[in-house]
Amino acid sequence: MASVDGWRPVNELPEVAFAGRSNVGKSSLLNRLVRHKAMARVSQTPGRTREINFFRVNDRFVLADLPGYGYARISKERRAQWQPLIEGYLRNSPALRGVVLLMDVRHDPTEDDRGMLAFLAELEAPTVVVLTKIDKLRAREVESRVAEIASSLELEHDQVIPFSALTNAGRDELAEAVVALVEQPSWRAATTPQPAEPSSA
Ligand SMILES: Nc1nc2c(ncn2[C@@H]2O[C@H](COP(=O)(O)OP(=O)(O)OP(=O)(O)O)[C@@H](O)[C@H]2O)c(=O)[nH]1
Ligand SMILES: [Mg+2]
Repeated sequence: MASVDGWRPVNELPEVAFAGRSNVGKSSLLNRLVRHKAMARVSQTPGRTREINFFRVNDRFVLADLPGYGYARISKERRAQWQPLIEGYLRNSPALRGVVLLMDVRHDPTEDDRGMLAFLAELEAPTVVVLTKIDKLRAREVESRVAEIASSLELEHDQVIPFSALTNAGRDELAEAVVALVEQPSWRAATTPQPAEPSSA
């Protein structure tokens, strides 16, 4: 899906979206999650993914790889092009069950990260935060860093999953969290009228 009013695949399966800054490791994490080396394209050049890519997994659910936001070297114009795409998608996807928001464990959350978290809170979308690239820290630093970031975002420690695509640490916990999102009914059902289910007759 390349633009907010553009084509997107028809999908009635539960969908979970993966968001985060450019280069944070979204595509690498998706590949670990589904145990494929190259399902999602991992880029050497940050900001390469410009569209939303959808992956149907075992005909059970769909994972959406969102374009990265907030990379410093990306021009304001391009950012202005992507923000409506990401926000429009999050607002208007009836099958969406939740969002996994990735942040680099080494960096403090940026304004863009906080903006995204606030936007998801406003939508009331179930959100899981994953802290990526924990292999870049010493093992004994990880715990305190996770606690620090969780508290700065006003999240409970257990709402945050430490992860490494290099070592696969955190993969099973992430998979459990994604399955939990997939298996719950849409949070939107309670607040907004949903399109009628197609009749099975
Ligand atoms: N050490 C380490 N490197 C990682 C990890 N995850 C991703 N990387 C590296 O970080 C770079 C970006 O990874 P991607 O998975 O393409 O990141 P992305 O968020 O999909 O990037 P965009 O699509 O540009 O938004 C690549 O060079 C990856 O190899 C990790 O857990 N540990
Ligand atoms: Mg990517």
